[in-house]
Amino acid sequence: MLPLQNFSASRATAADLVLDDDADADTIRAELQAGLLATPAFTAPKYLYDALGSKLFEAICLLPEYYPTRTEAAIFDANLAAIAQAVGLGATLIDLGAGNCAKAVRLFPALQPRQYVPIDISADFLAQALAPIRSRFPKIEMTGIGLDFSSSLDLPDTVSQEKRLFFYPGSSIGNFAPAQAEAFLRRIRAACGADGALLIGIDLIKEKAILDAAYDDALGVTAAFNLNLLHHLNRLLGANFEVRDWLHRAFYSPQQSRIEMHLEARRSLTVHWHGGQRYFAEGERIHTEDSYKYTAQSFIELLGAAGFGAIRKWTDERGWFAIMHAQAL
Ligand code: AVI
Repeated sequence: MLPLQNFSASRATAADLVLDDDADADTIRAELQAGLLATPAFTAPKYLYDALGSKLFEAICLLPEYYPTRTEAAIFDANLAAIAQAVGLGATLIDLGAGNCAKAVRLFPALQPRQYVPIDISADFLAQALAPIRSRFPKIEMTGIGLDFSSSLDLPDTVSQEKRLFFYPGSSIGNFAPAQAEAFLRRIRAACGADGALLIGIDLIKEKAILDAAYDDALGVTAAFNLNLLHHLNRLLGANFEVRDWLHRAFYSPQQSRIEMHLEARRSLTVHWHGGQRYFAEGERIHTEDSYKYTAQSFIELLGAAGFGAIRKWTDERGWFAIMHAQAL
C-alpha cells in the first residue's frame, strides 16, 4: 500500500488516504478477459463501482423498491442502545465497502469510535466523502483506505489492533456465493485479533415479487447501474461495448436463494477489446452480480462456521432484514 499522492488538497491530503497498489492494470485486464470469454460470460460485481457506479448505487438506496437500506437503518434506529451496548465504546471501526460513509457516521454518536477506518475499492469516491467527515468529527482518528478488500484484508500499521469492530452493512456479504462468504468471514475473523467483533447486515429471504422489484425498479436506476458496467469495461479493457445493445435483467431464483443480475444482448454482436473479442448471440447474457439472501438461522450457522460466536440479532417487524453482532472466538 502506498500513500495516495494525487489527491488535491481540497479533496484529501496525501496522508489522508492509503491506496492499495496491488491490483495492476494487467491483472484486472486478465481477470476481465477470462470472464468475458467464459460460457456463460461473467464479470465480478466489484466492477460495477466506478465513480458513476458508486453514485448510481447511492441512488438505488433511495428507491422505493430497494427496501434493504431503509429497513436496515430503521433496525439501527430502533435498537441503537442495545447495539451500542453489545459493541461497547471506543472501538476501531473498520467500515468495509464504506462508499459515502453515511451508515457508519450515523452510528458515531452512539458508538463513539476511537478510530474510523473506511475501506472502499472506489478510492476517489471515498476520499471525497471522507474530507467533510474529518472536519465534522475532529476527535476521531480517521484512516481511509482504497482497497479491494475482497482479495486482501491486509491493513496498514496505522490501523489500531485494539477492539476492532468490522462493520459490514447493507447485506454486501450477499454478493459473495456462500462458500466465498464463509471464506471472507474467516478472513475478517483472522483480522479481528483477540478482542474483535463483526457488526453485519443481512438481507433475508422473502416473497419473490418484492425481491424482483428491488432489483428491477420502475425508474430504471438499477438498469443504469448494471449498464454503466459497460462504460467501465470500455475504459478498463479498451473495449467497444455499446450500451444501447444491452438489456438489464434481474430476478430472484428461489432454488439458489439469490438475485441474479445479467446484461443481455439485444441483437447478435461482436465486442472487441485490446487483445481479444467475443461474439454474443441475441439473448446471450453476461452475468454481472449475485445477491444471496439468507434465513437468520442459516446466517448464524455461517458465522459459527467462520469462527464467530456470542451472536446477537436484531430484525424489523416484517422479518425482511437482520443486523447481527458476532464476537471473534
Ligand atoms: C451492494 N450490494 C449489497 C447491493 C445488493 O443489493 O446486492 C448491490 C445492488 N445491486 C443491485 N442493486 C443493488
